[in-house]
Amino acid sequence: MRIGIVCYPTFGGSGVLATELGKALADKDHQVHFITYQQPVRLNVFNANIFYHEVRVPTYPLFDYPPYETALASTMVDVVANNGLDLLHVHYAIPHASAAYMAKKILEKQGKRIPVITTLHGTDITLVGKDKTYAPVVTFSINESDAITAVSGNLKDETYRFFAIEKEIEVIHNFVDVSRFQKKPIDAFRKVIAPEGECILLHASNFRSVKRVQDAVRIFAAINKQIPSKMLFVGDGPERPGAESLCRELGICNDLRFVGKQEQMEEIMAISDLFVLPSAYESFGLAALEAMAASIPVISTNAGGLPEVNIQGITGYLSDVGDIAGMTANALSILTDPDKLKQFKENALHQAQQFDIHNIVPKYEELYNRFL
Ligand code: GMT
Repeated sequence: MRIGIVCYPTFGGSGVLATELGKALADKDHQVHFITYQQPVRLNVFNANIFYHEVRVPTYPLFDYPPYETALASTMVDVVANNGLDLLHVHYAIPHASAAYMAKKILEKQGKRIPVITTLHGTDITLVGKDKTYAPVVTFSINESDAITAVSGNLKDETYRFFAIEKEIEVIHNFVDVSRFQKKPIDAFRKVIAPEGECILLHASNFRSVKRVQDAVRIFAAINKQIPSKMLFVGDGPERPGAESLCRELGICNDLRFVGKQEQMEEIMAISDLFVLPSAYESFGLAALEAMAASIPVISTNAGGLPEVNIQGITGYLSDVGDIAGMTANALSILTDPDKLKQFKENALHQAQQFDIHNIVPKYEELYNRFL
């Protein structure tokens, strides 16, 4: 099959998922064409079946806001027509679904029918999409998609709750390549972070307010009072300065490191003992799934689709949003009991295997096949 994938090229979960999907499809001999404004961060391999088409947005003094959506739609038309694509799979509704609709209509005029599949990822529905500035276009373009998928049952329900969707939304959960995260810890690396054998906690996100990064800092401060421990914060974003100030205020800077955006998450995860995700909402929580694939138990909230990924008392614990005391107690109950930690690690890996790339990618292929 010849598949066009439209996504954000950044570290955000939707771009990561879309890129990993494209790579997996290319490994299965499909031809994959990425259409986006920058080389996706996870597109770091050479594969003869993968093509990358950059969307260029020419500027002009009149444009206070360069028309990305128009440039994207035109690029889609060009790539579909010149590479004989069989379908377009767009990740994140805004503005990809409406640009795809425009491309589809232009191609129809040229006598080419191109099916459009839209995958909803989370904030395109729950935060940005439902804003009334965007909602009519989001509703229309989702309804005009030939197929709609959501990355969790929760996101499917939320989409029906917020928008007048007339079509079936299929749930295809996010996936992870478990084998990639089964890395042996590098002892020297672990020693640098935790020289006295302290346990290592980890948080990774885009540091937006929905991630409640300060809760993660407070949880660590409370744990750090009880047991020798270190914590790594991976990623960057608007909440980072506030989180760093809070560390200084709490006097825990020596035990906590902000390491910025990282590509080799599997090396970091290999030395970590516990993943902390105190988000106000997650449609799914791909970062938590990647942690579980690295055999790390997860302390999270019970918001959104997280209970579909993290299983209470088995792979970690789930608490109400903002329940710092509860999340601290749960973390300590795992970290202070070696047998429990070992059992939860095994459980986390077992749960991640349900979402292994080999189980989920065929579901997308089945969906694509319906349109051929
Ligand atoms: O919140 C993020 O990490 C970014 C955002 C995105 O679209 O890039 O993530 C959303 O999509 C991910 C992949 O499907 C999900 O795992 C995240 O839970 C979801 N984020 C939210 O719902 C806040």
